Amino acid sequence: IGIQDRKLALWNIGVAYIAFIIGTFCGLLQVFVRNNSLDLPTWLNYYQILTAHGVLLALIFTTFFIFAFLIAGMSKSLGGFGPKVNLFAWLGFIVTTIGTALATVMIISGKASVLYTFYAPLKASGWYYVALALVIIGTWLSSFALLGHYVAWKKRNKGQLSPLFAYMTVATLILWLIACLGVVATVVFQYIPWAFGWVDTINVELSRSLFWYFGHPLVYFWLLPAYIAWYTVVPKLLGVKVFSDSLARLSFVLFLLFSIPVGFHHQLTEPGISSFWKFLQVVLTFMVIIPSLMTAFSMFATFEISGRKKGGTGLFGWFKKLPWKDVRFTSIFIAMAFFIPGGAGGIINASFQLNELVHNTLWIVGHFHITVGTPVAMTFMGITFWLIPYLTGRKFTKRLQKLAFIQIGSWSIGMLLMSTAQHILGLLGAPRRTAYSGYSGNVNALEWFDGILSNHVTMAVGGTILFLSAMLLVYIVANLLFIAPEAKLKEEIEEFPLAESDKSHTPKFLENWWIWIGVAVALILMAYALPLSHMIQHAPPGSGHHITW
Ligand code: HAS
Repeated sequence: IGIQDRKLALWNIGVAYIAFIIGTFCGLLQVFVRNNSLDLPTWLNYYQILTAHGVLLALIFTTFFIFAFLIAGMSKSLGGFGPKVNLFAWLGFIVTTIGTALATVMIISGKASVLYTFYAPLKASGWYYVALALVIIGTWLSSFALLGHYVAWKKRNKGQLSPLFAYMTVATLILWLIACLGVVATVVFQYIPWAFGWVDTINVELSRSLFWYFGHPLVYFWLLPAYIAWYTVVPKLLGVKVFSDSLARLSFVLFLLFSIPVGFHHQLTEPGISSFWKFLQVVLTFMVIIPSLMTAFSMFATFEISGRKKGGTGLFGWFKKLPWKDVRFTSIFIAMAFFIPGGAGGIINASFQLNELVHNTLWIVGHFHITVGTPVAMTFMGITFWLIPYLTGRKFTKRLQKLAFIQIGSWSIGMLLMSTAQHILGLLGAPRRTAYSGYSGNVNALEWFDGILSNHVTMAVGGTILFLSAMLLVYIVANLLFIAPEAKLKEEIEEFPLAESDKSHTPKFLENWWIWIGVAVALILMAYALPLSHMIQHAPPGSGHHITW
């Protein structure tokens, strides 16, 4: 890919990993506070570091890394960017970075300790919401750049299906743009007027609902780029083709349709929404599980085909033939393995009644550490190991590969310990998001920490291993960016592994985006129009809705 596109991707990776360093450090502090073994200085508040941890890792690290990967992949699969695309993508990067910097300053100065979900009634400085708006606008500019690049390619290649990577990127970006409408509406029309004092109060239920309209598809905005790597990169590492081009595309279409009208499954305990709408969205949530099951099926098929091609026999002989010594693959394989309990936990969360048991407990924290914190993060690690050398022209040396194995191994162990402890503690009743880790000496509450896995130390040991692993990753990244020897010979140059995908049987209508956008909008209206209008009609006096809505 062109030098400009490389630079752009590298800058995105750079910001992603700076956020990663600060975010993981905050995580380390948190496990110790939770276990009552660390007293923060008076100028630093638990909720401040919790906010920084969530925002910098879940929102910022992911977003920049995702754009780095999509930029590199779009340039690779559709050809280098023209000047307009380049301009928009740089503008997008700059605006997102300014928003990130402003948000970080607000959090560090203690004016935005509102957690990464930032919804009312918690209130931050108005500038924090301005910062968030800038982050969103920046990602929109980057999205328009990539979509523009795709449209130009389509014009040059009339009637042809686009390469799988580009198709999946477009689905991810459309999902992102539609999802952002909710958060933009609430930030611009509710939070900013409220935080700057232009209106007296805020319609809390409406703001939370608009947040989760965005918040759930947000998790698929993190997941889908990982799935892009699973579908297009993993088969190449295994030496086979994509298992089924149409299955892969269909799964992304299903995400576009079903990942948005489901936000109420985060609000099942909230009294302001009637059971009917909650139930409807729970049903739709079960629909969005299907494309993940299709992905699991597709991955197993890919593994088996590759393993058998390499001589694996019997029921499971192919398993041994997988390229275990290739850390790019192993990292992603572990990522997938973690998603089996991660996804199962999601199904438990979504099951209306079971949600009563787990909501607002440490279980949920366990859940998202084995969804975004491992399947997504470890896939991004697997990508990092080849993407940076590919972009910088440096070598992923044997020494770095060994370190990478230690890094992914320690991440897996740390996450296994920490997330298992969190799940168990949550089931026992330990709440999430609390600085009162000693529970005021309450004997019953302290019993939560008496188990073999759920004791005082396990979570902290897990968290510490994770932090050390994160620092090792940063060391590897710094090496790949600036220090590792440059590849001189052609065969030393790192490749961008993209598998061949047979499009000959893929139905053309899968790429008719207007159909899918139309169905997605219809489902959103069905799930949201009435309950949201109900919330607006019953807006509390003084919340400004008679002006803005
Ligand atoms: Fe979730 C809460 C439901 C997936 C992230 N989720 C959260 C929160 C986050 C999050 C961050 O219904 C907390 C928000 C907060 O702060 O309040 N989640 C689901 C469901 C799914 C799901 C149904 N979540 C994710 C993903 C995330 C993520 C993905 C991030 C990337 N989640 C919920 C609910 C809540 C929730 C409720 C609210 C709870 C509450 O009360 O607050 C589904 O998408 C999951 C489907 C996935 C599968 C797994 C398929 C398995 C695959 C791997 C195959 C493996 C192979 C390897 C091939 C069915 C694809 C083989 C290896 C061997 C070893 C054999």
